[in-house]
Amino acid sequence: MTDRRAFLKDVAKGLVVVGAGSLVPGIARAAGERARAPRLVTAGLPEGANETAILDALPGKRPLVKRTYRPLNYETPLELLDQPFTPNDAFFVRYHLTNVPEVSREAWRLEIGGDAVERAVTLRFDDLVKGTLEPVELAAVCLCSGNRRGLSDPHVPGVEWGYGAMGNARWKGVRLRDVLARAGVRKDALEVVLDGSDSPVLDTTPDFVKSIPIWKALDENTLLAWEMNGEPLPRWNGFPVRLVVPGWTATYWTKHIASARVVTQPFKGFWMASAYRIPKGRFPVVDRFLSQEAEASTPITEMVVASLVTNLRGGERFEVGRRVEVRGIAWDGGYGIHSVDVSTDGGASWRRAALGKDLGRFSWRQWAFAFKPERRGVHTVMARASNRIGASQPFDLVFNPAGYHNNVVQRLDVHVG
Ligand SMILES: Nc1nc2c(c(=O)[nH]1)N[C@H]1C(S)=C(S)[C@@H](COP(=O)(O)O)O[C@H]1N2
Ligand SMILES: [Mo]
Repeated sequence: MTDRRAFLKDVAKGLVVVGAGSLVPGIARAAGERARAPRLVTAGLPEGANETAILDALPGKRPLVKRTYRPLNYETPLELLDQPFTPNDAFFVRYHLTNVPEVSREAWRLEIGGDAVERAVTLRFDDLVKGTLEPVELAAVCLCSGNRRGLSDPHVPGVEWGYGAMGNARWKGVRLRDVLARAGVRKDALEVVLDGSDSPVLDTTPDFVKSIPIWKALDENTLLAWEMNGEPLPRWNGFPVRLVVPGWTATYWTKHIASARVVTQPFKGFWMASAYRIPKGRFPVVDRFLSQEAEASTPITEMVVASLVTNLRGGERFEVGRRVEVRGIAWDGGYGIHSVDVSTDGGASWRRAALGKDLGRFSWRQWAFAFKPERRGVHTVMARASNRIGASQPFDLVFNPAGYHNNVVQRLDVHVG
């Protein structure tokens, strides 16, 4: 079914609200840019999901699926995930706070401090880019911990993301560890506390401050990046500089980074102590964030293995005997994808998909599979990825109250007639 037909059907069912797309003060559209009339879509969520969304363009972005406007939460439409890298102007946007100031490269400063450095230092943009620090470029998936939360059953509160709170990009920057070395990291360093220049408007909202364990901060792949896919970072994706923590969910990828404090004690802020935590022992994760572990919960760390069908949403119609292609992407927390198996009969039988080019262990990997349906009726398409350490996707959702790590195998019904 086309989006438009699905939309009209949902209007008939009373599922969509027409007339949104308001401009909120504080976000001026770029000069000369015409505000596009918002379009309403069902965003590929399963039929019956009481989910609505609006396609709307932020300055510098093409129309994305708007989930919330204050703060800005926009996801990438499914069809734009059907390629090796996600274009910058299609990359999802996620904020916790409503106030996103514009920081120029000239005005940008990064303050390195904390009780576990020898000396506090302040870096400018040119110190990163034109200094003696070695530049590094790598491909990595940026995935919101809560991606697919809107598909959680039972329903959980939070931004009701569909499949598109994720993207894959080539990130260029310098190693965080090389920058921290300028300040001299002491032996008793435990965590690095990261803060961006966005801030809460109301005093009751806690500032978005995160920490990572010192070993992850010193990992050779953890970068302070200023380029994405060969271009400056878009404003809404962290301009001028953001942290890139390959393998870990994007909550740690601090945008518009302003300070990094190396500390000897666990950081107790709200976004560590109360949010972005998963029940202990429920997910097959390897990386532990020991200084932040509690009795029953622990911070989310690396991404769990997952896949996404990128050329079908379910509901398509095909002819008997005609070749059908199923395409998608698969990724994990940095071990690399081993294989993707596809079923077209609801899980009764499985065959291996062909894997696309390996773009690096932190990148997603494209895959493709073709079949010729021989009987009429509903065919249930499923894809299941496995990584190189033997983890694969669950058939039943690993439910948790915040809806994180939703990597349950998709089931897409297509009609053959
Ligand atoms: N400064 C700042 N950085 C941030 C956040 C934020 O709210 N403020 N959100 C984090 C979360 S939870 C996600 S999912 C990613 C999203 O990155 P993107 O907006 O570039 O897609 O940014 C991370 N970095
Ligand atoms: Mo996120």
